[in-house]
Amino acid sequence: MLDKPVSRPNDLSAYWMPFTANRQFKRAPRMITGADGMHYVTDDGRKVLDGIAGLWCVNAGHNRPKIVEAIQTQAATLDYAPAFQMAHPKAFELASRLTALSPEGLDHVFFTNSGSESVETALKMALAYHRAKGDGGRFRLIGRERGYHGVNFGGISVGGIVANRKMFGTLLTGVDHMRHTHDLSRNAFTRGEPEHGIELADDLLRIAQLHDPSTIAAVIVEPVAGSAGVLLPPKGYLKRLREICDEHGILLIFDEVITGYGRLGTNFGADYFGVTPDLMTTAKGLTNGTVPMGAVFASDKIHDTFMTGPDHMIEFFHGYTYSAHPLACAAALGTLDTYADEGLLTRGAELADYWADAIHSLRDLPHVIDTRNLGLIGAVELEPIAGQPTKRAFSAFLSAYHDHDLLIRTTGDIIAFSPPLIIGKDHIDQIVDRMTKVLTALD
Ligand code: PXG
Repeated sequence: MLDKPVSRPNDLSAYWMPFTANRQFKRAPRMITGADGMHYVTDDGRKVLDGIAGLWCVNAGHNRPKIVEAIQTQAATLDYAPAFQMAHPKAFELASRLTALSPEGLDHVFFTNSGSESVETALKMALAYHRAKGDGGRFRLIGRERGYHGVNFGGISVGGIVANRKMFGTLLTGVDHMRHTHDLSRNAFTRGEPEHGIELADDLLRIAQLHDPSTIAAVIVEPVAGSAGVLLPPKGYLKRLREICDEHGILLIFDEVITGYGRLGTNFGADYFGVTPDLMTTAKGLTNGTVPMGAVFASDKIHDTFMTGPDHMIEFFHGYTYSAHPLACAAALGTLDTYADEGLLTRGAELADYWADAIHSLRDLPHVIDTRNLGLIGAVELEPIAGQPTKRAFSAFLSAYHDHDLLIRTTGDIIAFSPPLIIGKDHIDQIVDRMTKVLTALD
């Protein structure tokens, strides 16, 4: 048997894995070698149902032909074009396609390579916008407890996940945080948007009054917080944030890295909630997870404020070598075609009721202290094991993957579901069936 080929690399030490329990992983690797549609294929030949669209990004399902072909053709036609002072046609085509999908008024697109870079870009745009219009005293950025805005310094500064912040020094100055909106004492087991908590939006007013509103540049929130464990905005909360921002000249940034591109059954979360931000950060579903890419949408008001001064001058000193990379643009165009052909951006709305029933059918299983849903997002929150937070949910993750061929995602003691938007009712039933087995057997 010695010369039998093995697909598993025989030395796992060189790769320092991101957001991973490296030592645990390397003792018992979970290795994916292929994918198709709703499934991953593992190195031990199993088909694993993808309950989280990769990491909330493979919205059209895996290995979709139009996207594959677009990437292959592009790689053989134009591999790279300089991003500064030069361009290629697909960048403009993609920006126009995107602004046709985005909420009215968000008509300009700045390309990045990830959600984290989209966030940095939006924060810098907000600061530079106020300064460009002579209001440079607006330098404060407001985020929210339990917010996730990627891992770069701006993003972790406005972010509110303690573990992501505490090791990294002083972060950005001039940042404050609103309270988060998660309140199981009032909202546990709610179907859809929670009833209670609109008044938490007034925390922005409190912070604005503390610092004086004229010092605040922008507030950034996820319409639905994903990474911190699917925290839903109470009814009316986002509208109220918009009102407060308007009253005080504060820009509103929606971080739509998870909610963008159909996750809630609408193009963007802004459409779902009927609230239009001034800046909107996206990534993930933009290319169906195939080639790294992010896009920041900006209002005319913001964009046009930069377009002054001598016209040979650079207006915004920001950008990346790989902004609007040709392969990413091709992948995104193939993705948008796939979404359009199959009606995927609104499919979540058609399935939302069935999905909600499925998620809430798990409510009476052992250790479950909440089930919640919105669009094609679901979460099951577990009672933590005393003194060992995260352990129970991580055990559920391992059992789902190893014993029940189901990929889920956990954060803290919360299990998140965000399946590809091509999911069928049969797959939803499979998720329920497998999760029932996982939770029933959990210590
Ligand atoms: N903003 C939001 C709202 C996100 O959800 C980022 C920014 C950063 O994106 P990049 O592309 O830089 O990773 C994210 C990323 C999870 C999970 O399991 C969520 C994310 C990434 C990985 C895992 O919830 N969100």
